[in-house]
Amino acid sequence: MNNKVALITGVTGQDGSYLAEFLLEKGYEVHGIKRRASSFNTQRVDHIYEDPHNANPKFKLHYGDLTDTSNLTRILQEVQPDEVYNLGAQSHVAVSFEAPEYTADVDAMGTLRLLEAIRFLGLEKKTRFYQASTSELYGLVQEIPQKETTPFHPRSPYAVAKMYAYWITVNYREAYGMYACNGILFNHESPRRGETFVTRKITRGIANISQGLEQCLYMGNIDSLRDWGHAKDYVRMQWMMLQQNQPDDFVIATGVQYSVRQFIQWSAEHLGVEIEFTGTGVDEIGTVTRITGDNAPALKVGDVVVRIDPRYFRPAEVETLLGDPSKAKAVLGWTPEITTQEMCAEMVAYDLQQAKQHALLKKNGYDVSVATER
Ligand code: NDP
Ligand code: GDR
Repeated sequence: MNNKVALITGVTGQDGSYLAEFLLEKGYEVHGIKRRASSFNTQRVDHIYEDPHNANPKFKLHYGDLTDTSNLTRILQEVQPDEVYNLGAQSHVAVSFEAPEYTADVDAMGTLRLLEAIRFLGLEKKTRFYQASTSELYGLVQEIPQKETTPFHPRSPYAVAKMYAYWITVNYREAYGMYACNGILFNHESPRRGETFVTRKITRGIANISQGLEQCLYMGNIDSLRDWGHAKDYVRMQWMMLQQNQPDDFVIATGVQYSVRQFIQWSAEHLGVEIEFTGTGVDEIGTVTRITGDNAPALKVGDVVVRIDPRYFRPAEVETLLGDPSKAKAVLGWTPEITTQEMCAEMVAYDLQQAKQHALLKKNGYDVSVATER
């Protein structure tokens, strides 16, 4: 019987939802912080939500925000967690160039607020702390592959804010003896990935195009190289990091990298569609060269389904990321179980099912609009 209590910030996000499921399966009582929004924002955790009218629900949500110190302090005091997972963030790199100050407030100061609230409440010896650090810290990479000792060179307001969060976590560990860890996670995806991150934009876009719901995928820098894992594998690791005798920081990655262009081609192949890229720079296009099977009724050979839109270029780009997870493998015995290709197939299958449902509704006269990035 596990009597542990966990608090997750960012529980309504991709990782938060998988982590909440994982901890509930382990018998934890799980508390999550959700933001007030003008419409429902709990879709990713609705399936594990328990009616609060039941006796002793194991999963509870609290309204809160990482910009609000008194709110965080009150929730921590009420919950008295054994483990805090700080996953909440303005997590979109491109958006951080448009909202740099807000990103710093949430991602950097929000981390400090949580750590300081733990200390202020005298919980620093009880509560273990996980910080969602990121491969974006490496930015302009100094070493290939990147490991725990590779120097940082952040390339966006998001990464700079996360760099503060990384070091304040180390500092509270060194200064106050807190059990506080950084997971330096490389990109991880899933069918629950936000629709504007590149993998999901691709799998969803290609699926929609195959059913005639969209015409073309407009992309930014498709030469970009990333080390993509599956979020389910990565949340297991977040928990493992808090179960050790000593707190430490770990790189979590697959150790393999692919280009965005390659991810587009895989996604199409899962639908029986081959795409060939021609041209260079902003004039590069992706054209359908072969179709097999019946998963793409709206497409024909010769259709141009990928174009470049400079709107998606970033003021400073992180061109290449490749992680070395040797330390996590050696110390924690962690290895990813799902390959990038398997993850891509799972995402395409999910988005195809969604697209087919929309197409069916549309065909039967229902007014269906499919949201895309504006
Ligand atoms: P998501 O964007 O899917 O989720 C972010 C979560 O943070 C959401 O629940 C969001 O709420 C919440 N949030 C945003 N702003 C605030 C705020 N002001 N106060 C409280 N909560 C807030 O991110 P992921 O699940 O993909 O990532 C989890 C964490 O890991 C993030 O910190 C991210 O930066 C980091 N990370 C992610 C990687 C990845 O590849 N996925 C890799 C490395 C690090 P709402 O649902 O209301 O928007
Ligand atoms: P990233 O993820 O910036 O690595 O941050 P994202 O999926 O947004 O971009 C990956 C790469 O793809 C290129 N790209 C595009 N990106 C988006 N979003 N949209 C496009 O149209 C597009 N075209 C090309 C990008 O330029 C980039 O090089 C993610 C987030 O989850 C962070 O929170 C996390 O810290 C890091 O991963 C690790």
